[in-house]
Amino acid sequence: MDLDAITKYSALHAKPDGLVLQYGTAGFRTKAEHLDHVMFRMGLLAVLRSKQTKSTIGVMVTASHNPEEDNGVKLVDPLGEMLAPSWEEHATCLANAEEQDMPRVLMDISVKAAVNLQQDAFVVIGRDTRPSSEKLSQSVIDGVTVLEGQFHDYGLLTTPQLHYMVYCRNTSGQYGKATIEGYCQKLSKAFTELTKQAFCSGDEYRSLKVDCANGIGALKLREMEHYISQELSVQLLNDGTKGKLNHLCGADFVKSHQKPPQGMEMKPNERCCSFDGDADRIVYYYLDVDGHFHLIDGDKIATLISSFLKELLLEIGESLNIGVVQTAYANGSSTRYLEEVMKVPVYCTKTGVKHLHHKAQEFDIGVYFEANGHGTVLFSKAAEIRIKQLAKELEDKKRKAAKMLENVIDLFNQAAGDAISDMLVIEAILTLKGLTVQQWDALYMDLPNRQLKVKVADRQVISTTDAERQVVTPPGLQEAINDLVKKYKLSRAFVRPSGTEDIVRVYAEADSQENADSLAHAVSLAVFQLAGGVGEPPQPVSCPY
Ligand code: 16G
Ligand code: MG
Repeated sequence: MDLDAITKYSALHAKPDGLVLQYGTAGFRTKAEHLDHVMFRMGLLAVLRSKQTKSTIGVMVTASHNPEEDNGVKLVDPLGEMLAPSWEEHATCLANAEEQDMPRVLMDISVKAAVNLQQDAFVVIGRDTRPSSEKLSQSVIDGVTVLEGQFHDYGLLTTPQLHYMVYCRNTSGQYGKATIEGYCQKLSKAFTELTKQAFCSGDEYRSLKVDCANGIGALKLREMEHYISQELSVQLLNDGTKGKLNHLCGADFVKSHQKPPQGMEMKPNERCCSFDGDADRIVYYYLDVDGHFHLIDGDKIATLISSFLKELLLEIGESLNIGVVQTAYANGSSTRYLEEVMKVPVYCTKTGVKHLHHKAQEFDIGVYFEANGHGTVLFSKAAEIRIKQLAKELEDKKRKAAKMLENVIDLFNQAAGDAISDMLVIEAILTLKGLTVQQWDALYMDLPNRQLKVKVADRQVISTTDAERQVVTPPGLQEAINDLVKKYKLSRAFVRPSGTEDIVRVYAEADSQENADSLAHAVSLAVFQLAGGVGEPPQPVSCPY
């Protein structure tokens, strides 16, 4: 390692004194102007990680659904997964080292992680459409270059596309070609073959309105569009030509405000969906004939997909195990429907894609979705091989079902939840089953729910267990929540410190919206009183939005 060169170049990406940042649930995230040194250092770290794993590592520059002025960075591990936890710690140490200590900290990491510095390194880089992203990704490249790593800069990509590229490169192209063309070809081929199986294929021209959050999803869906235009016509809104990224639009806005994004004109019963700013989240929605807005979130997406998969497995007569993975935010009705009506096992993990992804890997077929629309389906290698074999061996209807499953495997991005891929799967399933958006929505009724935020002096005083469903500290808070929950029917509530904002999140559901609001407020007050609330005590939910 040429420490002199590192010191010299690092000075060009100097860390502001005293700034402390944490590698959180989805990497580093803050105002773009504070991130130059972090980007340079993540370039360095990616080289070490690449040397250590003898694989290609990804670096994605994005702040997802956060405001346009923010930015962020995360590293992608060899199989397209999130960075291993021990390396998250290295990332935090490196990002926070004061300028003069940085080379030493870098050396310490390479010793601790037993990195062979002689090994070659290769890093791939992607970025979203934020105005700050181009310059920041150049800082990543500077870091990679100083440590003499090789790199390929993909330029503009969705986050899941970067995960895909990393996965392809580390499996010698077996998963697919590590190019945008390879990505589009793989997904569109699977989509076309799958939709061909529909009875009424061609009879009804399918169309869909997509709110692209004024982000990268618009550019990348445009690229996909001409590969799929025979089967699906997509109308892109909030495509970035006018509006600001994530401003009054995108999956996060629609999910948290439970209303349509700006710029979306919806006719009754028309199917619409929203991506988030880096296109790794998707939610659907529609207006009914009375003009009421209906949100179809990640839970209902998971339900549609798992019921389809179960039917196909039943058809081919193969007992591969399916598991559905959710978080505490999953609507109680969805969990009940999956367990009691569909009879599929449901598991709950902590919030954050990496936890769900990890759990889903335990099954032959692991379906995971957060209510907010992050998710995908993972197939074990053994399940994939078995299904491909059956698609050759079986006959007639059974063979058709096995072939469909084979297409589904190719259509899901196995490296990460992907709004474009999920959208194509959903559209294919709706076509194959002849389902309208209302019929899909009617699978079950969501329980009314409310999410609130509480400001406290130190959110880390709240610790949780049981996949964030129970509070451990501060003492007395869980008992207080239990007492409050008992007062309402069909009720549930939990609190957890946010992993991305300096606040405590409160979730409550109950038999009516009024009760969910009232329970959420009462729980917020308990948090405020027992966990060191600051500022004004939480007010009752009156006009929430
Ligand atoms: C991040 C996570 C998301 C999670 C959210 C929770 C990834 C790629 N993203 O956006 O999965 O739902 O954080 O935020 O892991 P919170 O901790 O502020 O509630
Ligand atoms: Mg995102």
